[in-house]
Amino acid sequence: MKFKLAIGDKISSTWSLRPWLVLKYFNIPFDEIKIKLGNKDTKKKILRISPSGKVPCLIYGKIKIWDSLSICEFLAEKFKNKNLWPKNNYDKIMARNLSSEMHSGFANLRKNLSMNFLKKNLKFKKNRETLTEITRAKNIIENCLKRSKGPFMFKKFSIVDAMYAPVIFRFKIYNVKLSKLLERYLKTLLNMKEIKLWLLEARKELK
Ligand SMILES: N[C@@H](CCC(=O)N[C@@H](CS)C(=O)NCC(=O)O)C(=O)O
Repeated sequence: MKFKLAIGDKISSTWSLRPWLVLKYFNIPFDEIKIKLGNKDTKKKILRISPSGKVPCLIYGKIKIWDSLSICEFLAEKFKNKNLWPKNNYDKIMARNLSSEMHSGFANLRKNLSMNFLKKNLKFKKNRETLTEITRAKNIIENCLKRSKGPFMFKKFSIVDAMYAPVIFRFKIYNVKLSKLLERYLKTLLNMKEIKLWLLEARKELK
């Protein structure tokens, strides 16, 4: 049985990118169902697939999973031998912990640094809440990289990198100053063939 993943626009849907990147990186074959966001009939189209009215949504036979982190957890269970979470027990606990923090938090960062993968030099409202969240996200990634010595947050690519990648991309787009370590991590992510493909397909959405 093949997986189907319903996603939104590649230009803007960071929640869609997360499980999409995990599926691609770990070579799990899937069909993509693309739904254009922001149209009059968008909600209707999403609801035909996803009970929450949101994308991403993973379909596997009769099973539907309509949340980015739940999709990643489901895949990690299903493909235990691929180590979608770090293998080491402490690292796994921390990677899950940090992924949950990203998933449930950073509301100001998300709102004020809204995403468009193809833009550059965007400006954002520098209020205290947003700056605090930016510092927290930077510290999380940096501390992981210091501990793992890279290239990824827990050495090998895992779900936690997919959860944090969109934040690093936001920093680039909004010219948030990055340390050398974070610049290197950004480069590592941008050099991934899966990210290159996502950006290529995002550019096609403009046509
Ligand atoms: N907590 C959800 C958030 C999903 C979400 O907000 N998706 C946005 C696209 S990035 C969406 O479906 N927007 C369409 C709408 O609300 O009509 C997840 O982790 O998957």
